[in-house]
Amino acid sequence: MINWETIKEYEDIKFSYFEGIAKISINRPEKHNAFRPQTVKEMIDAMAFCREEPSIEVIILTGEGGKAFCSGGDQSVRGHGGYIGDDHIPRLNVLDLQRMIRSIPKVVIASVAGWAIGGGHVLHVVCDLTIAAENARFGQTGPKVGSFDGGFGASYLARIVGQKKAREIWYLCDQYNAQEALDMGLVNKVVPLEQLEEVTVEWCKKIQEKSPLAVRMLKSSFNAELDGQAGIQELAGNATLLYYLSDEAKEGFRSFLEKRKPDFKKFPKFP
Ligand code: S0N
Repeated sequence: MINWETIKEYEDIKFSYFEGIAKISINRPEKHNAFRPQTVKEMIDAMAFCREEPSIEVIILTGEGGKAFCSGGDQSVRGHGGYIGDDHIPRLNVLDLQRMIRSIPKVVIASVAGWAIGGGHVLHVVCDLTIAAENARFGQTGPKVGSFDGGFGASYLARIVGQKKAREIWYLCDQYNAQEALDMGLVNKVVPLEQLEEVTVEWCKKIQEKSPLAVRMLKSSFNAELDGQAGIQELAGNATLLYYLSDEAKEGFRSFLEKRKPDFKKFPKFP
């Protein structure tokens, strides 16, 4: 039994902490954890907290209730141009959340029990890793309900499962069980439902033992290949971070402050 401690109270999500692990859990089980703009806003807030908080090393994304990870956008609040919240403005703010999951320099693990459907399926796709319970079911519904995700939901999915399979998933809107998802490389591991949280935490612990900078560099390296200029910016930002830690970089700004010429000659040149 893992003793999760609440980090912050929200309306639509649970946000909790255990030994360096943050858990963001969609808490709308009566709707199979479909998200409305408020849900996504809260997830974005929690992700931003995870980014800034040094004690948080790994993040788990999941859903409450054991029957659904997330069933995508809440169709009951879908309006003209997006999903409508209390401010009456149509939004597709889940796209912002997708980018945050990809760019946060910490590993995000999707822990999937039950349905991961539509925009909920894309959420697990953009996570670094996915651990599925045996009851997990995966699929896209866009062309059935009048929507599509032509961003990560199409292109990154195709990188994971291949072009033919990704097109099948979107064009047919079929559902795939956990074993089928494992066979197509869509998830990393399948476990019995009652072991899902325990195994997810075990994977977090294994990652937490590794060099955080190495993991950070790897995440941005994997992203750079697909994410174009934004991906290269992330990787380059991490390279700059590492360079800032060096005596060579420090010589640059110190010489400026000391009003002298920088002496870069003393630093090693590598082949
Ligand atoms: C998941 C399904 C297959 C489960 O079927 P099951 O087990 O028969 O349960 P149900 O009785 O259908 O559901 C139980 C209760 O939950 C409600 N519910 C389920 N899903 C949703 C939902 N997405 N929105 C609102 N309510 C939902 C049911 O209504 C039911 O409640 P009661 O008992 O009160 O009737 C099945 O539930 C299913 O197919 N669900 C819908 C899946 C779906 O189509 N999701 C939306 C897909 N689209 C997106 O997610 C778009 C995401 C997005 O924002 C986006 C992002 C980027 C670019 C574009 C878009 C875009 O908008 O397209």
